[in-house]
Amino acid sequence: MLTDKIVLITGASAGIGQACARKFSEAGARVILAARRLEQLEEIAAHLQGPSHLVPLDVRDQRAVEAAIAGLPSEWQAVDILVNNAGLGRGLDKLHEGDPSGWDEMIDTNIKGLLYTSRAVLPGMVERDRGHVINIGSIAGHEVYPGGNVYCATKHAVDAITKGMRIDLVDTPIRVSTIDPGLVETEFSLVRFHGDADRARTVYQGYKPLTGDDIADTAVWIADRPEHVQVAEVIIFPTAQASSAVLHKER
Ligand code: NDP
Ligand code: 8X3
Repeated sequence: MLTDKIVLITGASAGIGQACARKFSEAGARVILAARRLEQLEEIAAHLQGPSHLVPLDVRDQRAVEAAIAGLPSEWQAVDILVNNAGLGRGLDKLHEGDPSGWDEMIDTNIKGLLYTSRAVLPGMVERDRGHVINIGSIAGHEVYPGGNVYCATKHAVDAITKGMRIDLVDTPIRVSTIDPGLVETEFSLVRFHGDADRARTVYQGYKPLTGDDIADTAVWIADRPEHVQVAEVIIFPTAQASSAVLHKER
């Protein structure tokens, strides 16, 4: 059912977005891959089974987002599925010791980038009377954990924006879903800890974390439901995780 659907994935150069590129492509979709690192996108596209179109893009730049969507080649314009995945965490400091430039990065990417991309893509979906937005939120959008302050705030915002979009689009056939994962082993912690690979590695040690593929499988499943079925929200944890605060690690 996803054959020839056009799927736009932001943050497709790594982690969950990269896995979504592969899984949607395997499901027969045509994928538009957007991220800042074009070389990574080219490498990923070279290994896909089906057609892809690459868009070097910083979702924090509203004009660039508008231009990128308006400038899609005609055969790629009718986006059926938007996966709003681009995002990051920066640091795990107490708020009063935190780095405001990291706050800006998180707010500008996780909230404003998602808004800009949705604003650019949704009018076409409304005009065509079809479409599906899948936002990648987080368990951090439901809970707040120590040092999570601003990252959790951005994911709470994604939760509110998802619910708002669903209300705004209720009189259309367009579906709005969110996937809210717990711990997924990607480049996320490497980015959060500014390239400290040892610290990043410890986040995923002592238990079996989720993979990008686990989340991508879920995104494909959500997108492939019959058109009258709107999966609103999927919270997905590793089996060793029960909440943000409760994680069972083997010693
Ligand atoms: P990764 O760091 O592996 O991937 C993040 C992706 O986002 C990269 O492709 C990166 O590409 C892209 N990105 C970051 N900033 C921008 C930007 N300004 N413009 C365009 N693209 C950008 O992390 P994940 O795959 O784990 O993260 C994907 C999403 O999943 C995020 O929204 C994250 O918050 C969420 N999430 C992650 C969890 C986890 O445990 N890993 C759990 C719950 C949610 P590039 O640098 O090339 O621009
Ligand atoms: C990323 C996972 O647990 O660090 O959203 O918030 S977590």
